[in-house]
Amino acid sequence: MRIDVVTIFPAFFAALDVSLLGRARQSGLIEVRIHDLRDFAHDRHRTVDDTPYGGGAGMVMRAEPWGEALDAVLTPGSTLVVPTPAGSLFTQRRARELSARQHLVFACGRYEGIDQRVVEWARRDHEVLELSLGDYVLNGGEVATLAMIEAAARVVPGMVGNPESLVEESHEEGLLEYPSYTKPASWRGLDVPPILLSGHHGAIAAWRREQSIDRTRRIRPELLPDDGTDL
Ligand code: 97T
Repeated sequence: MRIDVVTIFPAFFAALDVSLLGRARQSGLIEVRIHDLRDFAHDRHRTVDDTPYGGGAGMVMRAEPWGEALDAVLTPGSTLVVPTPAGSLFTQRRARELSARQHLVFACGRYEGIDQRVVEWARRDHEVLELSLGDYVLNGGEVATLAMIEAAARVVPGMVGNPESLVEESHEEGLLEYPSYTKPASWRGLDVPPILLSGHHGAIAAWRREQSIDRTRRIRPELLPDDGTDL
């Protein structure tokens, strides 16, 4: 998988050189290139923003540098991802979909966003996804892009040691994860649930599923089917 990121803050993406993703990049499984949007602005001050038509607070990122940057990185078959609080929700399902793409291009907007014509123009020839991490506001698309790259990269086939570790996680089955414990069996007067020490694998699996369902009902009831479907 190849990933291109266009940003005015390339330094954010130093985070990709560590951990899981660092190893995936070294192995050649995932190739990431970071591009500075200002390299595509040609005035003396390398200006990338301007005041909004119609008035209002803040600045809007100009279409021209974005057009040039995207001309340089988009190729036939690229998917353009634009993180924005006005996008559809980025979910584990979306992460899995992105992980199957040959080429992802992330456009990191700052300020009040990017001139909407950039998205309109890109949609003529490419799949374009405007995606939000959730209902809160960030200063720009960089942190959202890091989260989306990590979520997609870790489910690329060949990533993560144990393939079973992926299906049991939170959200892969539409449920929150069951609680986990490790040694010692007793700590500060708190004991690990005895079932987990029983060696009865069937009973443990049933207990974990029940814990997942209980937790989901308590914390994220909107994730459960509300039509009486048995889980
Ligand atoms: O708040 C933002 C500003 C710019 C780009 C993305 C975001 C955002 O993405 N998910 C939540 C907020």
